[in-house]
Amino acid sequence: MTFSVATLQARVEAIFRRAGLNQVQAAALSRVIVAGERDACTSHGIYRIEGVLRTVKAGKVKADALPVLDRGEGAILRVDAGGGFSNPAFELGLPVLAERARELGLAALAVNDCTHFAALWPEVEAITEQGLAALVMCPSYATVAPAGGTRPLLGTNPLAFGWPRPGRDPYVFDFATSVAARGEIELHRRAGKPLPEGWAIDAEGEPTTDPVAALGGAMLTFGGHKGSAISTMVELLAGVMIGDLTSPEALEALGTTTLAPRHGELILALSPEMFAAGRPGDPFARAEVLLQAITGQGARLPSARRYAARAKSVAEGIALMAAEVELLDRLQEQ
Ligand code: NDP
Ligand code: PYC
Repeated sequence: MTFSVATLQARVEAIFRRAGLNQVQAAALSRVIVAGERDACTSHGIYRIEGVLRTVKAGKVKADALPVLDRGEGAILRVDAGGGFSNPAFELGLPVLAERARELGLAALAVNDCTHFAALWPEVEAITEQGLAALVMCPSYATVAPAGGTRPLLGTNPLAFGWPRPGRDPYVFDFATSVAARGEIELHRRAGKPLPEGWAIDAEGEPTTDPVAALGGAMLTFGGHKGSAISTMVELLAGVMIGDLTSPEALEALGTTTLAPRHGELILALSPEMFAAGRPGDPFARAEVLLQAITGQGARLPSARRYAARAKSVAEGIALMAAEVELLDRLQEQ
């Protein structure tokens, strides 16, 4: 079955409203989940609805939270998500973040006390739509072994970057600093498919391709020690520095990996024009030379697959499998 973006968003929002989320939370969540499904990012699409509902039911997230903005002064502003989800907190902070980055050259938004389950690229894209570059990161909960270690400690700690391209889709990458997002492991488990080698170790620290053993053991960082160091940076900047939980602390507070974790998020917005002022060349034109040299070699840019999926979904509707439609029907009736 296919659904228009608006229809699917209305259905998902209705499920969340029925589960007790207020309008602010339900609307922001349905936007990000349907965007994931629209762009064929299934590990953070409608598959996440049940996780959200479980987290609400367990009382681990405030379904009626209203985020509060502290505009601060200078380059740093803050949104207290009040124990609600990260997405409405980001939406609240975005206009001031963009205004401040245009004024000062760069600005940072710290989101505190939020439950986080989402992909980061929707936030990165929202910043590039303002003509700004973006860097976004957050911890998760301890499910990944540091390189050379054997036990879960780091989170899957996503890192996303965006560069605005006038008249084109922005350059955006967004990935977990583990080899794959945990959502991918869960999707393999549900499909009864083995994992590729090199994704995980079991509880004894031995390499495994069994998703169940991987979920009970530890995931591995991408690029060995390099991914491990970047993941540690995310813990330091988006956990320790903003006065929020690191991944081991988030797991300790939640007590399980079956619910969405609560911690903080760091969002940086940068003005290419202000950084390049007084230097030779237009930064956007120079970026095009670089990006087109990449595609000129036959390589693809990150997000190219996603933009193609989006164009197809917008033109033809978002295609869902029968089991996914049944899930929506069931959740809407609950
Ligand atoms: P992937 O490995 O699927 O993709 C990562 C990025 O690499 C995407 O931007 C993708 O673009 C790009 N890419 C993939 N293949 C190529 C290629 N051949 N050439 C160029 N670029 C390529 O991502 P992950 O599984 O690591 O993460 C998936 C999502 O999970 C992310 O959105 C992340 O934010 C989210 N996540 C969220 C967490 C949280 O705590 N909230 C924790 C961990 C992950 P494209 O999409 O076009 O393929
Ligand atoms: O896919 O790794 C993941 C993840 C963790 C929290 C949200 N997504």
